[in-house]
Amino acid sequence: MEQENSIQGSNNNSLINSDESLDWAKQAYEKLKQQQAEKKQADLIKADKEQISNSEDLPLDSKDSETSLDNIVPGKDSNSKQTNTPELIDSKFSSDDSELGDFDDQFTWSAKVLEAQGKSVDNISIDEINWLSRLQKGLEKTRKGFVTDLLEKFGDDPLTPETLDELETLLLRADTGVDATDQIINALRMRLNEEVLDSKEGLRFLKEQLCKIVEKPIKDSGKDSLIPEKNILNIWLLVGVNGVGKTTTLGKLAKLALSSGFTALIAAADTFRAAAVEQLKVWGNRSGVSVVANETTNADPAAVVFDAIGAAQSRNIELLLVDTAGRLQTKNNLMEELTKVRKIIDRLAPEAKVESLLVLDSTQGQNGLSQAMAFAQSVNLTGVVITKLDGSSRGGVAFAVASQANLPIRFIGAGEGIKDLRPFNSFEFVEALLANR
Ligand SMILES: Nc1nc2c(ncn2[C@@H]2O[C@H](COP(=O)(O)OP(=O)(O)O)[C@@H](O)[C@H]2O)c(=O)[nH]1
Ligand SMILES: [Mg+2]
Repeated sequence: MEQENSIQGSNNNSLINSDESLDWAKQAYEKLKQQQAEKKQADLIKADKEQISNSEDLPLDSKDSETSLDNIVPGKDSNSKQTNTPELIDSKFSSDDSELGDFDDQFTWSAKVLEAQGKSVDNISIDEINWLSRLQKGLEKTRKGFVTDLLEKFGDDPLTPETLDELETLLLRADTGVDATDQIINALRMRLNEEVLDSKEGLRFLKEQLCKIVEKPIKDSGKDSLIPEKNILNIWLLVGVNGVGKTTTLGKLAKLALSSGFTALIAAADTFRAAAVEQLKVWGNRSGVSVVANETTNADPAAVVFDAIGAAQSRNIELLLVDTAGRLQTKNNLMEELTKVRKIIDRLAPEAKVESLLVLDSTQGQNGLSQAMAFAQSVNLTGVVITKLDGSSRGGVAFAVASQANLPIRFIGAGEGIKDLRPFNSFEFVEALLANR
């Protein structure tokens, strides 16, 4: 993505009220309404057809011995793509069946964010709009303590060194972290030394700096977004302490993968809690992805992964999602367990594209960040998923993750629903965080 361009494109916050932007939003709304009607029609026809040919749904072959393979037949046709599939991430990671809401401020704001990224009216989806609305609403708490205050401070006056001091406090309070905060404040200070900055330009520049911080690890990784490679085994390990949202994220990822046309399988390698496997099966059911599990209590997680890789290889699975246990990182054996899992993967599937994703609960803010370091050692972390951005007042932690751990944020979650997870998009995140409506 042309980040510079998109930042430039976002230049003017008042765009949302401009006639041009409103026109764009109106057109987009009409298109989406039409798209929705067409899809409903197509679904009706499909449902009719399915009723006729429903006698033989084909389950995956299940000849595995030690593992139970819950053959959950996908409830939805994974190929049911939207009429218009937006480019890049979204065409590969889009989900279906969404309802278009009202044509209101929220819609126009979301449309504006899409427009600012250079998307065409013909190339957006209801999902994107709805997600942006959810994200923007979800970040309200962070925005309240942080941005709303900040925007008031900016007012219509030019920025002063005092404004910067206050901005610094606000950034730190939103858990942006010392490094990221320093970087932003220093950049602003340098600009201020060169010229007078009015609040509008100050805000634009701040957005640019924030984007830059979260973009850096993404650029360093060489991958704009995390998408499984086609026709090869990708293994994504989800790690993190208890309760951060690993299992939930995995369920949502399974759904995203399937609706984007990938074949997927889930490995229930959290064998520590008895309920964990059950919870995962529920998610498997919701997403329509099979779960490889071992019913024996305290089964060896590495053995589950061993079985799952075997199953994935024999079925030409493209994405194997591995759920892991999450006792505190002070418990050494968890780290050993993860190291062992990692070794099994490297031995059994040396060609697989492996990602170790740390799941971080944004409500915990920076406290969660020290975990990153502990996990990084045992599994060679490659990215982060930030969850619970709905209801967190510490959304600024995204910047701390990027600047302190230098890890790319790959997905963000803002809700408990299956669709409340999307690939991370720095431009959208920053716009949602600093939205002033
Ligand atoms: N509000 C909200 N709750 C979430 C989100 N992700 C997960 N949760 C909830 O957090 C709790 C713990 O999630 P779980 O996936 O079991 O965490 P795990 O222990 O890391 O596997 C559950 O009640 C989830 O519904 C999110 O993005 N937003
Ligand atoms: Mg779990």
